[in-house]
Amino acid sequence: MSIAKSGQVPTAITATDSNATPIERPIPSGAHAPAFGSDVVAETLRALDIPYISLNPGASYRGLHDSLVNFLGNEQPQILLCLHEESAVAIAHGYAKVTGRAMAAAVHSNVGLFHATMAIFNAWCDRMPILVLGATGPVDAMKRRPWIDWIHTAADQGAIVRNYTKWDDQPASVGAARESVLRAFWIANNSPQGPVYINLDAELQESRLATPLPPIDARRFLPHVIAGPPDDLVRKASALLGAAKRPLILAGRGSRDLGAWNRRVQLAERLEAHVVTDLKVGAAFPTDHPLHIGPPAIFAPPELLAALRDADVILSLDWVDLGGAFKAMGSSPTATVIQVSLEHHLHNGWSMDYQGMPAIDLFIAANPDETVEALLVALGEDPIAPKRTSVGSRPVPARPSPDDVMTVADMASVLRHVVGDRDVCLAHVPLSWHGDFWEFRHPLDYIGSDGGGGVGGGPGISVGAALALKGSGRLPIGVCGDGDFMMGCTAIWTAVHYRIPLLIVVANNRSFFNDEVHQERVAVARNRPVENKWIGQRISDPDIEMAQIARAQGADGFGPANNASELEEALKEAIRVVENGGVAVVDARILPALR
Ligand SMILES: Cc1ncc(C[n+]2csc(CCOP(=O)(O)OP(=O)(O)O)c2C)c(N)n1
Ligand SMILES: [Mg+2]
Repeated sequence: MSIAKSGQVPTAITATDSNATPIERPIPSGAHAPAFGSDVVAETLRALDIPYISLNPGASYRGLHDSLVNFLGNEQPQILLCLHEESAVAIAHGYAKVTGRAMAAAVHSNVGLFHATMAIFNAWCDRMPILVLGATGPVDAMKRRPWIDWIHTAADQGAIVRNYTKWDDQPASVGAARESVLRAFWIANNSPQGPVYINLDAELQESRLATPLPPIDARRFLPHVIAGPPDDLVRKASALLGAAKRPLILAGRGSRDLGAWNRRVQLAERLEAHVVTDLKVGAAFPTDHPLHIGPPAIFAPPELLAALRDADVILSLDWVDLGGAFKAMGSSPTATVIQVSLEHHLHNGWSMDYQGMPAIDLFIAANPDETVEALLVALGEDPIAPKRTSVGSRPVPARPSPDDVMTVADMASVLRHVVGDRDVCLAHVPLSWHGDFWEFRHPLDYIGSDGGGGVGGGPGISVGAALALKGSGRLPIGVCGDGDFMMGCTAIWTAVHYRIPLLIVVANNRSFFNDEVHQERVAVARNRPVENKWIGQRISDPDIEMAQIARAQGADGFGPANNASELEEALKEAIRVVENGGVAVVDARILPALR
């Protein structure tokens, strides 16, 4: 009896070793040479060494889907089924945050792309590479099925995401589709990185190849782009920094590369420069280093403003909002400002994510990591006369009392205590997270925020990061607000299904609390009752059982943990689950309060 007739669905998912991602293995199709347009697209993805394609299916790309399964055998790239396009893209985003490299995500025609938009925007603002594949058509109206093919065909579908992708294309032939995939991957991965979108005509995918395409060597279409700084600018910058008495380094966007991290430390020590880091982006400098100032923060903290006022030379290594930091000071700094960034290549007239314009005295259009390397060479080995005292480390947050209700700080403190000296990757933190909660000592200790401020990205980004970290020995932890978790929680199913170990801690204040703070501000400004700020914000009555949301998707759910001792117990068990390869969600009930 055929599978279709029996109504049985094969669900076997197999893995060759415990670190491999289990795979839904298709029965062999016998297809060995590309025979259809979409086979060529699929084999190009493989030639680019793209390991995964996260997707939610749709008829617009049924040709490509078939090629992934029956031509490639669902390997390299392997399909990761997602329950929502937003999590398909968020997973690719999280993967890129750890690896620095694009994987693919596929979304159905216009409607799937609509669902994916916020996650694409998040990745765009975060400057993270993703190869988003979509589909439309048939573009030739004579080939369309009645109704459905018409509502799911749009002229210039790329326009939906053009303003927040690096590049998009709708290739008109199979040869052009192959070139498009190569170009897209190359563009996405070159700095400044970002998401790209290719829209594949359904007819092109399903068309039978009349003649095979001439073979190509994909690697030759990915030329290395030198993004290093020009020598004369490095000389000028090193002279300014070498002569500075109170240099300050704003360590902004940097790679997850440990060598680059160590060189940043070397540069700061060589210059005795104070260093500030940013919670919006991944860890860029050890936060417990004697030269690190203040906690990393989302919004410019007082320590940053004081350091900016104090400095005589400021080196910004692609600081996300330099103009905003200067504005928060009240005026441009008196210091000489060196900005190292390639950001301007991405700026367009639609999104204002380019931020305010900073005053700059020396601009180096180059990759910050490569510039640090060049500055170290230019500064040479000679010791620079000691200029400053070190700042010293900050106190470790106190442990909360076991039976009291918890603040977000209490929750973080318990988490930190239970984690102990394990290697951890904080894959996501909520807006209420304070930089004081956690020290970062390695580039993978923290991979930054969602980029675009799009709530709902936390779970998917955490799953993508966990996917990339699988087998590394590092424990991935996504701390999500309850609002964030509920918007993106179906990403959990993908983690469970593909055996991606992950701990999610839900900072469950039963509120879209960040916006309560806004309502409070408005009430105060208008002299209206602050007591009403909770209305239209609280996610209670009924309170959502996050553990049940997890269990319903096959994860282990713990909690609700209402105090520190309950949380400690829940976290211990949850970490045990994750260390045994599982997915665990802990519902930490906290007060709707800032600290
Ligand atoms: C997609 C989206 N919708 C709404 C908002 C506005 N917003 C910003 S923070 C926030 C609250 C998020 O709630 P939660 O994740 O529970 O975090 P909390 O503020 O409670 O710590 C909201 C609704 C947003 N940034 N993105
Ligand atoms: Mg909340």
